[in-house]
Amino acid sequence: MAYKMEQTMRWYGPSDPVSLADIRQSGATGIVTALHHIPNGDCWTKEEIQLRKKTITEAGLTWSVVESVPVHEHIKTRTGNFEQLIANYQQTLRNLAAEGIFTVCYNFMPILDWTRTDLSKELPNGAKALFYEKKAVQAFDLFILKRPAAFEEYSQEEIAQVKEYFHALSPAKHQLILDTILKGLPGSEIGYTLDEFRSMLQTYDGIDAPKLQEHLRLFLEAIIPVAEEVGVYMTIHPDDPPFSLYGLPRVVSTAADARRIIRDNPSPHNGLCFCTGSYGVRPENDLPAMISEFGNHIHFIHLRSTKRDAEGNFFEDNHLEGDVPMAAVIEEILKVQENRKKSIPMRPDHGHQMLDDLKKQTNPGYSAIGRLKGLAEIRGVEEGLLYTWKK
Ligand code: DNO
Repeated sequence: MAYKMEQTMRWYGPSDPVSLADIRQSGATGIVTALHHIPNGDCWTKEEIQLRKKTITEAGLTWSVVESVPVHEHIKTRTGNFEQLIANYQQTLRNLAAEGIFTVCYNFMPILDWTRTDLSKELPNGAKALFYEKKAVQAFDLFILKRPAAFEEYSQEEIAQVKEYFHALSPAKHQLILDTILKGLPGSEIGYTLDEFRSMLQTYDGIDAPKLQEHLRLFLEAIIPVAEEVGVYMTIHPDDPPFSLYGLPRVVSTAADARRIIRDNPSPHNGLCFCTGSYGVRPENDLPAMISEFGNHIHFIHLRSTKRDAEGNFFEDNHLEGDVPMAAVIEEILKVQENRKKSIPMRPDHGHQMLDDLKKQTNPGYSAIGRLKGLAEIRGVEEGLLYTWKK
């Protein structure tokens, strides 16, 4: 018996321009969604969960994964009412389990969720992709945010180059960088003004990577026993991009990070969301080897590919191109599934804005056609691998 990955798609809820009916046509059977309207930190009630589940079920689909139950900043910094917030989180897990939803994704990135600097970078073929430009982030850090410590962290040569880049920016590009970084991308629950962002940064004074690791460990120490009790599998999403930004610590970026998280709390309920596009930005992250090593803890998979350049920029490439060895990744996943005798939910992560979607307003990265293309290609690789296994 060969296990195929469970095909899922992310849906942002009733206001998503990509409907459940659209998703159903893609061939995906599972939905990945969250109750984005509930303020970060509040408990998700059974009624709200039931309502969302009903909408999904009536469309002929299954609510497979929650992405995400967001972790409040006070939990990450262990300040304010963090104990109450952890209790709310535990209750949310109980309520989800009571409704038969057993896979939960979350992240532990301080302040910002995923970060890009351009959400519609035109590719040579006319489609548009998400792009991360290192100099744009550095220019924001040094000359817009004016973070004092940044001037010590970068080399003099870097500062001079970024200065030149910054002064050559058109007002429109300046605004684009500002908005793109501060407003937050779909799924990041919060956007900031520049001043708000500055004061948020101060809440991390004195919190370095070892301290944030400890906060994550303590969060899991409180959450995982509840997850075990009610049968929920927690999956931590890696940092995107997988390195520090604005002097903030990031602690889920490498194989060593994943190893530490599992070593500190080896319960199978303490799992990973294996996002190839996030881990894949660091060349030393050997993705197939990581899947093989952490296989028993991988309960959710995001498949996409990024392409790095020598300057430290990256863009989101076609799912089967770029730096992620997608066929090798899928082969390792199939082996893990075979060992565990089960399918793991997978979603094609992001996609190019292309064809008719170029005329539509969609959530950046989450237009229908680009993701459909990604899903179809991934499905093809999986089918081909299973065919050669059978022979
Ligand atoms: C971006 C997403 C992230 C992810 C969160 C998980 O497309 O992968 O926003 O949902 O980091 O908590």
